[in-house]
Order: sequence, then structure tokens, then C-alpha cells
Amino acid sequence: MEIESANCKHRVSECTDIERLSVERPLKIEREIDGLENLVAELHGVFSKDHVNIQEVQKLMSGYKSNPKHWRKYAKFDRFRYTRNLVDAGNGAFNIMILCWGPGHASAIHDHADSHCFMKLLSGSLEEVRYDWPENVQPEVIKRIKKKQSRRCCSESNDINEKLKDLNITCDDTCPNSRQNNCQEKQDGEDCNYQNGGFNAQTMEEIGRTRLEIDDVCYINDALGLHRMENPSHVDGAVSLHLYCPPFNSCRVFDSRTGKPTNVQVTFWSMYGKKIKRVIEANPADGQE
Ligand code: CSS
Ligand code: FE2
Repeated sequence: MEIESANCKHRVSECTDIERLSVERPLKIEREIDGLENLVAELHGVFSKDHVNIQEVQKLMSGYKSNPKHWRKYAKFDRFRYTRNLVDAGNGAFNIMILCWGPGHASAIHDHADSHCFMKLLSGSLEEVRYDWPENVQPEVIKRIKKKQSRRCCSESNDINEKLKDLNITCDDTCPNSRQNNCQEKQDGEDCNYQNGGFNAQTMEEIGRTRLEIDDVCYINDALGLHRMENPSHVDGAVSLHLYCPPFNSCRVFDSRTGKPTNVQVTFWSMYGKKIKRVIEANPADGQE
């Protein structure tokens, strides 16, 4: 998938070329990048072009070998929750930030506000748990993918079904008839969220779990699902480098028991190495569940 850049106008929902949604694994590192500053400079170069290739960004981020001396000045921890520390505002087209996760700190289950999210682990370890979108909160991008698929769903052989399987979308999910049948069955039971639009009995479905080790790079967008990040260590902190394109100030977090979404502001703990003075307030984005 290409990201149309020149200020990254194209959000995830605008580039739903399903054939290009899957990500190459394992990533081959083509070139080592010496230092975080050089990585940031290289990323500026990539994002100044009209098209940005997701794998190119991932390769660049993989090419940088984490060294605390490069990023220590941004790594500011809080006792109570993970912190977001801005490193570079990418000329308005993208944000690069360092997130610091104290022992046991976790995010809530969240979306990525129609942006592209690249993440590299710099220190410690992190566990990513992916979830399917709740039935009644599907974003535009999923609707578009499913609509496209429903036109092709019953054709005999197409490798699109394989791609959809990777995204945890089955042919049945996309077929309007099958969807109706499915809901009909549920109507007989007590909890038909599809019909009543409620969130009362819907749990979030886990679709994958990945342990990230130092220098691993991963990528997510709303078409690939939702996720929750957790530092599984109860002793050590973890530090991760994130790139979001385009930048966003709010996203949605989801109640893990009901799937109910809540819009939350996301804020920085520090910018360019300087701590921000902030008013203490409760933040539902914190996943100290
Ligand atoms: N999206 C979360 C971190 S996990 S990718 C955030 O920006 O706070
Ligand atoms: Fe995230």
C-alpha cells in the first residue's frame, strides 16, 4: 500500500487496495542507519515524496539499531502510566515519538484514527494484542473492504480470500446473505448486538498476539484491526519509537468487555526532550485494567 504523501493527505480509509494491505515478513534490512537523528532525517526524505511505501518505512526503521545514548533524552517515564514524548513533528506530515512504558503499564484497546502506525521497540519488551473491530463500530475502511469483497465473494477462486483471511475477514463476513442469516440466528438468542446496536454483551475478539523484542518493527492501521500494548515485565521498563502518519490528537478506546468506544485526546508528556507542564486529569486512554 502506498501512502499518498505531500502532507500525507491519504488516510488509511482512502487507500484500501486490499491486495497491498499485507506486509512482507520477514523484513530484510537493506542498509544500517547510524543514530536516531539520521533515521529521522531519512524519514523526512521518504515522507517528502508524493508516495510513501509502507515497507520502505519499515525497512528504514529496522535499519536503525537501538542505542540508549541516541534516545535517552526523550525517554521520560511516569510512575502511573505510559508516556508519549514527541521527538519530531515531521513538517506536519507525521509525528515521531518515544513511548515509555513502566513495569506492567499498558494502553487501552485503541484504534489509530485512520492513520498509519509504525512502531519499533528500543528497549525492554512489549506485547501487542490485536482485536477485531466490534460488529457495530466498524470504520469506513472495513466497510469499504467488505463491500468490495461482497462483489467478488462467491466467485470460485481468487487469492483475495487469502488476503482477507490474513485480515481475519472471511468470505461469509462480507456476503450480505450470510450476514443476514447470521443475525437471524442471533435474534433467537438474547444478545443480538447487530440488531439492537447495543454494547451490553459484546466482548472484544482477540485475533493475534505478538511479543516484540528490541529492534523489532511492526505496523498497524485501522484496516488491520485494533490493538492493546502491554509491558509484560513487572520489573523493567520498555521504550518504543512510534511514527504516525498523519499525526492525530484523538483516537478511540474500547471497553474490553463490551466493545463500547470512547473518544479520547492523546497528549505529550514531553516535547523535544522538555517536559510539558500539565494539569493533572483522569485519562480514560490509560489501560490500567
Ligand atoms: N497508539 C498509542 C500507542 S500504541 S501504538 C499511542 O499513541 O498512545
Ligand atoms: Fe497503537
